[in-house]
Amino acid sequence: MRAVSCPGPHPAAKRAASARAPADTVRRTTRVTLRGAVAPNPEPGHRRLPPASHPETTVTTPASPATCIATVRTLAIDAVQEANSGHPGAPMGLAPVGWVLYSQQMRHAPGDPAWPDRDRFVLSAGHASMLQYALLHLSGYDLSLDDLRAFRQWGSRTPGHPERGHVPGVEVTTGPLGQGLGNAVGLALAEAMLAAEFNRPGHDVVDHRTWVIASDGDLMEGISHESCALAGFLGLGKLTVVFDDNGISLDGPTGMSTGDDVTMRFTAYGWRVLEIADANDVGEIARVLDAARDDDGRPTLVRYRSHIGFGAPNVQDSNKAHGAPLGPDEARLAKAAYGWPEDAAFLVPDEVAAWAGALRERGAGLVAGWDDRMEAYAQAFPAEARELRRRLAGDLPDGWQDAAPAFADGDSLATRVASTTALNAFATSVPELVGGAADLASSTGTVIRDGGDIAPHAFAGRNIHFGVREFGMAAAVNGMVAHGGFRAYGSTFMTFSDYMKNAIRMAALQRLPAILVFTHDSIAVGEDGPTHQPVEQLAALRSIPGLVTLRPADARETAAAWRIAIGRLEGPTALVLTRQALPVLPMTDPPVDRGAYVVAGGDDCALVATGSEVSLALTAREMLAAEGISARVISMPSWELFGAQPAEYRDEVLPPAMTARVGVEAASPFGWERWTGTDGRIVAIDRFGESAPGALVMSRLGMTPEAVARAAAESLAATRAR
Ligand SMILES: Cc1ncc(C[n+]2csc(CCOP(=O)(O)OP(=O)(O)O)c2C)c(N)n1
Ligand SMILES: [Mg+2]
Repeated sequence: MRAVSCPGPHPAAKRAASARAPADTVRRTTRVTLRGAVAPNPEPGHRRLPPASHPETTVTTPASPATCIATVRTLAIDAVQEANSGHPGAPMGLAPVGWVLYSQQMRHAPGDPAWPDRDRFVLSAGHASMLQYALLHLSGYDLSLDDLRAFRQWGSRTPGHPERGHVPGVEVTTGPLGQGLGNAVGLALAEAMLAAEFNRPGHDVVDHRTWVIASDGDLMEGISHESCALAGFLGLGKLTVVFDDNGISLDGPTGMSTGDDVTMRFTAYGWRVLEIADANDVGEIARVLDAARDDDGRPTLVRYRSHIGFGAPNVQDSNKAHGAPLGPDEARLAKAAYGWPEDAAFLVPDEVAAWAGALRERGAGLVAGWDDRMEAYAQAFPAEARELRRRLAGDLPDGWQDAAPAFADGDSLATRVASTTALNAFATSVPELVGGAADLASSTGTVIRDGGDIAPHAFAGRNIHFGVREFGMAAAVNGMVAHGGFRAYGSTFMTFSDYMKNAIRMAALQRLPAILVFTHDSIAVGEDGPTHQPVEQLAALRSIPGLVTLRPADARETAAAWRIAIGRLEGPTALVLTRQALPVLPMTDPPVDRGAYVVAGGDDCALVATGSEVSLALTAREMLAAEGISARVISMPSWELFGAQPAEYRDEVLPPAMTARVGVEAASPFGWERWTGTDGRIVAIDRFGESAPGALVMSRLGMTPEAVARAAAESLAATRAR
């Protein structure tokens, strides 16, 4: 182990950048010796991993590390072969560090995978999923050899990329490169914040680490810059990223597209950078990871100089090992190189299988130790202990909803302003509510007053300054929510939701109850112009399965929307809020949870609107009344929630016979036909906005009561023509 200043690019990358050597030359020059240590242990007897400076994580079993590592490698080879699909190369290269992590370094409990104080592990390079599945199986998690045989098959517990909630021991779903890193920053931040809030001198009841394996692709992705810069700035010292520095990515050597000096890059972020020069030397791996565990207030990047496809003579160190089965011949050659029976498949030698029991036992001991610590904590700090247990269980405090704010009739305020009031009201009764903005907190109004700021090495607080890093923010929020103990939110302008899009999608895919606050929600933003005026973003958010999007029409709906967002534990919620003031509507307790409701009655036609356009529809209703047309106005803050109501309720609000309808929304008309039907009309925005005062942009682009009244008359005429 040594701290490195500038080890420079991986040899494979360097060669490719300079000489473009043919693949076979590259292979020949980089072939590594298969150490004697990789042969299976010939003699039974107890072997011990190299002593660690943390004896509680060292266990003894009959198998040598080399045998265990060969088992991981061959399981990955066999599962990918069996599925005829997958990524064998990375697991083959990473097996030694994976094994040292799971068997020695990580404090985890395979028999109790939800143990709150476990170390978190994120395989950011999710394509290497077979590495994690093999390790979970061998470590005694509830994942059988048959599960591994069913890799990537329909209904199996071993999907192509690790999925949270699907596989025990998988903390977050990974696969979109870079995002696992972003999640890990959130996991580590959550640990630091929870520790700052609950630990007391002599009582470290929150004390765990976050480990990541990230690949070249992870580090190339833009989000890695956002997330790692933030982690370095804050000083998340219990975060360790093992960088699979193999010089190869999907299309070939990384030198085709990347020449970053990774060491200088991470040093500049404020990280400590270490190196493991020999990826097969378990002693070196253990020593470097031991060093990484000594928290010096900086996150640690470990450059792990691995060889993709290690041991497969014709594909090692080439992108051929990345994403295709080795094929039977090459698989045999690799097994021969490991000293493994060439024709064996899914072989787990008995002495390797014995690790599962040993690791489960060790895990049970760790959990028992924590239980004892919690007991002592509860004796000394009973209220804190109760609160910590509640937070870790994910239960909201009794009566938290009573904190809802009230708004006065006749008031007029932007929903973003009402949101600040609601957030702060609920923040008093929901201490786990924490979050921040991507450098827009003063605009999005998401500061918790007197909540305290998260700052470098200072994690007692509720307001997180994510910086201008929208994607990194959303991924961190996902990580915090996945960690447990927090209801976390992130905020920015609605138009920049696109920057966060895949993280919102990942929150929905994992059913993580993240809260996204988007303000400046339409062309009514005004002078900032079309770059800042969202148009198509609402449709995009509504198209994400499992995301609930709420666009409240006034202050009271906004308070209800926050209540829904905080109370919704089964998936993410987006709040879409105005910059401009809106009148407070008459209904004091609007049924926002039903998705839509009648604001003002009428029998001839329906004006269905969301957000700021509800007030506009109410004005149109008066104009129509003057012409003898009775229009009902429906506020529809959430398509998803309304769509989920029983048919009777939906029909009561929007009667099927009432086919004269107008949808009104200052956004793309995309999808509105669902509510307006064949004879309906849609008053919406089908172009980009303009830089001018907001009210003028609204009227010039046709968002006026007159336009709505006209559309209603047209729709009525269409229905009568039938
Ligand atoms: C955001 C994103 N873009 C693209 C991909 C497709 N993809 C999967 S792995 C990979 C790159 C592989 O290189 P590396 O990360 O170095 O992994 P290795 O080949 O070394 O295992 C790509 C482009 C992805 N999974 N996520
Ligand atoms: Mg790579």
